[in-house]
Amino acid sequence: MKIPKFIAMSAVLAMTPAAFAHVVLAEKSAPAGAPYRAVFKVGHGCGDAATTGIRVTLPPGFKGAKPMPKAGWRLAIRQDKLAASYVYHGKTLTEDVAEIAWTAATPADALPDAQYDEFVLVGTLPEQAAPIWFKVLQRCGDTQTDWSEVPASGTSTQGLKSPAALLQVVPAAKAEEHRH
Ligand SMILES: [Cu+2]
Repeated sequence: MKIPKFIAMSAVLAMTPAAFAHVVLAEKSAPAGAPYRAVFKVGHGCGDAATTGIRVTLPPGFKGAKPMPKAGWRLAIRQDKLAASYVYHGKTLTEDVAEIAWTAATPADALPDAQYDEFVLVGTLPEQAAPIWFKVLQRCGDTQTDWSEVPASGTSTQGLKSPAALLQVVPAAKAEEHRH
């Protein structure tokens, strides 16, 4: 006997309110100006379609981003001109990585809705302690989910259907000011 589709659907809907998956960061707060390892957790596909691509737009002030390669996924890195140049590792930079994308090399490499994976990049956080948002475009073949919604004010993502991934950049702890 088949379970009517609407029952299966309402079971899924009942699970969604409690931040059930989405694309979120594993580490939700980190000190300003410090290196940060951004782990994007991908808990489901677009509806039930398998994930074929993840593209992360880096927030302003996130410096020197580098992706971690993944077997079966092609990497693309897009640089962009900076609104304001900055000195990084002794060099004045006028452009920096603005976008990082992973694309499944073949359909067999795609991430099925029933499986979980993580996409990782590293970089240096802004000097300013403030919430920052990473916009993530999740592609699933012909469909996609654009995790790019940001609240008009504050950091509550309640009521947003596809919020961007939030990171709270907190003041660097006194103890960390002298780390080498
Ligand atoms: Cu979700």
